[in-house]
Amino acid sequence: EHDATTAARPATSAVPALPVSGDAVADLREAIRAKLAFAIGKSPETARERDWFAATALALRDRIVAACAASNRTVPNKRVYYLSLEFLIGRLLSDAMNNLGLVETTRAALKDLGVDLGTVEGAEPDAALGNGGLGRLAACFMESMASIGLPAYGYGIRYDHGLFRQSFENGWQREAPETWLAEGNPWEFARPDATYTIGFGGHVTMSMVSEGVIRRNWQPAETVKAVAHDVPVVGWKGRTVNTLRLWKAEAEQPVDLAQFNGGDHVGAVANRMRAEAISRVLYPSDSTSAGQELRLRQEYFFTSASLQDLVRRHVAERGDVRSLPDHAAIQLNDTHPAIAVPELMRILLEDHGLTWDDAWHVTTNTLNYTNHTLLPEALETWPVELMERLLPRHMQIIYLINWMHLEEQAKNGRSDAAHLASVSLIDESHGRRVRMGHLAFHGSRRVNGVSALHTELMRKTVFADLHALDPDKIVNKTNGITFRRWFHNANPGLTRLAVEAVGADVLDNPELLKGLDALAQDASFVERYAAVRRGRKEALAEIIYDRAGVSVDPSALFDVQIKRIHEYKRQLLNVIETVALYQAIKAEPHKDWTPRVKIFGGKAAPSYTQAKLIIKLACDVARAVNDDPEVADRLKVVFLPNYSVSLAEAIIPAADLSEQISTAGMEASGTGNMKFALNGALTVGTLDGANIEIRDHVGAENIFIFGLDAAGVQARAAEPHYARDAIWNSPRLAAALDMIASGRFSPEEPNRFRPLTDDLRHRDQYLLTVDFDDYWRAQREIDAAWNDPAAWWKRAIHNTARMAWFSSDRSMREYAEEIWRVRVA
Ligand code: B1H
Repeated sequence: EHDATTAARPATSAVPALPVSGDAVADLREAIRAKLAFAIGKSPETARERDWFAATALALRDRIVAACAASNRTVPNKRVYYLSLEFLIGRLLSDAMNNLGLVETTRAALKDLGVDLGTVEGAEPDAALGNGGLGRLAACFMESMASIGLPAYGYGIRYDHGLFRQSFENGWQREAPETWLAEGNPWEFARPDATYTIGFGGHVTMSMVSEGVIRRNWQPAETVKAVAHDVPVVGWKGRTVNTLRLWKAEAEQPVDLAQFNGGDHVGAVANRMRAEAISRVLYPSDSTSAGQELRLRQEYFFTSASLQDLVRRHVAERGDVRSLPDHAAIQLNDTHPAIAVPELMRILLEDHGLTWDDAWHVTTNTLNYTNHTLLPEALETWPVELMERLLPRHMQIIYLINWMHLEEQAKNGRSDAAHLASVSLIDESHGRRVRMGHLAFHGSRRVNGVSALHTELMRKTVFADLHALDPDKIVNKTNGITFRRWFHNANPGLTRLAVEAVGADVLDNPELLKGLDALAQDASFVERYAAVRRGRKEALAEIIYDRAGVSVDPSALFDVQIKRIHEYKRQLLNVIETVALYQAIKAEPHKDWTPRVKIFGGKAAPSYTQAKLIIKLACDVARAVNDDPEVADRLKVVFLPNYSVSLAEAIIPAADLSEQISTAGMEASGTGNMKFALNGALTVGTLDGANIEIRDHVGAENIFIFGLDAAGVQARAAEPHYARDAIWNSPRLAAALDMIASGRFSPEEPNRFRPLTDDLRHRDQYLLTVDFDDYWRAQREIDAAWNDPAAWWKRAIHNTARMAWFSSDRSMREYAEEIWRVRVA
């Protein structure tokens, strides 16, 4: 059963009532009918929703392929290759229809067939090939590159099982495998002709090619096949169609016949299972390195296949591999594909016979690296022993790169041990481990952070010494979001309003949203803006009732925190503020409290005990608060299960308040923050990641900022007993913590939440206690602001009007110009 989230979407397109030609409708209707009959093998009478979805997707795919043939007629001068272990795509049907300008045509065609478009959209499973922001960013970038006409390939893994499905059992998170491919994927093309061999293990041979020249060759002990599966990515107005190429792992030998004939039927396929395990499951951790052998296999598998593919294409088109940097720019999405540095060197040295210097020149002028986090637990390092066993040739190459790198230091008079230890690609302090961040940094032409603050912190902290060696290497590229998905498709009502107000060109050029600023004073515009919002809140209220069994009043303030559950993101701060508010309401039940609905959504990594306990606390607090008649409708708390891209599309347009409350310096950027502000939610946030740039754009009077900034956090964290002092100085915080610790929310297990409260009292690594009082102050200021609707809507409209810069089209243009050096039309 898939989530019928889109059933709640308004049945209108953002594109202003374009005349839908009868011919176009009839053509598409017949195309869908034919797909249903001949590709799916169903009749309209026996077709299920899922069959109609597949038939519709296949009919639209034909149109995309036609546009694709047009955009591939000439070889582009330079292509971008985006290597990412994650692409959190979500559903593709509404994206495809909207970008082809076929929303209303499709709706009418299906209506002729007696089928509702919203229902068909709801039958598409989410492609959840990612964990959170990093994977969703890759998906937004793919869509934007196609929309601005940048020739690009995305490269990743075609996981059989994407991010796990989350359910709650008495408020505890339970994980189940997700099966998005169970009924096939109508968007993809299997390309068995694009298959590469990927090696693992074995040894390295040496041969003398001429006097004193030794050639090394890797002889892997084990090989696996990587088979391409292509998903077309169609850009805005069908202008460009790019390809997302996902690799599936297959065994060279599907079955060992000798073993089978000997009676060992399971053993006969063991090798196949081992090979296919590589593309079986997405690792479900966000912001922590898994550190397991299978993960390293995944990383090398998709990196090697992608590099072999793009080098082959380049040589076929241009003849000489040495010109690769002129015609290809490779972007490494975090360190997950960092093995590209020695792998590209290996390909150039072994397969193309380049000298070391030439190979190094090509490598370091083609690769670029994006860093997404400075959290120590997320920085990947691999034990040298594991690398030597799995990738012996790569380990040799890494040693050589490192040796030359450290020699260079000595030449420049920097041979002090502390400096060498800090810039070395090998960390010798925790056993010997390869630092993948250092490797990616050293092997790249440009390295970027994802917000102004994060880039500045890269220069000052983790990469400070490497940065000093090459001060122009680190650049900032603030993240963005695709407006087609997060505005046009997720919020067609608001988009239509914008089109009516400032003209249809706003769909092509979001800068025109600025025109809404002047309308923030216009009573009739404000009324229509609020009406759109009201509709979306009613729809979300229905989803909340269906999925969480809680009835909420759509006129209450919808206060939303949706994102992965992580201590640094401080969902716990939000829950504790909820408890303090509950206590305040109980203490003064007759005061006119501003009605609020606290909405949470997000998954915890299955092994992240503390995060799972935070979910349980939120659910237990929700139960107590929602059941308390004295609180009535003034406070409701909901945790929506199985947060996903399509659920986000339903929640964000209905949010009044966006919670972006990470400890300053810890959230590299955030991108949910941008989606909310664009759709008119006000932000309560810390001076962290892109929140700072959002404030700069929307204006300080249109955002609620609280808490310590990054420098303040650093200073306070160095003080002893900061948590004890903060709790001592805040009776409100102390009372909320006491209530949680007392077992008030878990009478059946009074000590259940002691791991959370004890941690706050004794450690509080994320300075939640320190920021609590200012967070409370900001929240009460928000209560007051909500009670002046005219002023509130004015602020909301200013948010929508001023967010154009956060379009991922802008991000992609900046990458194109300053990192990839490729011209965009
Ligand atoms: C982000 C990750 C991440 N940063 C390790 N780092 C992973 C790290 O599976 N792993 O091992 C998976 C993901 N994800 C996020 O990237 C940042 O936390 C956000 O602040 C940022 O907006 C997003 C996109 O840049």
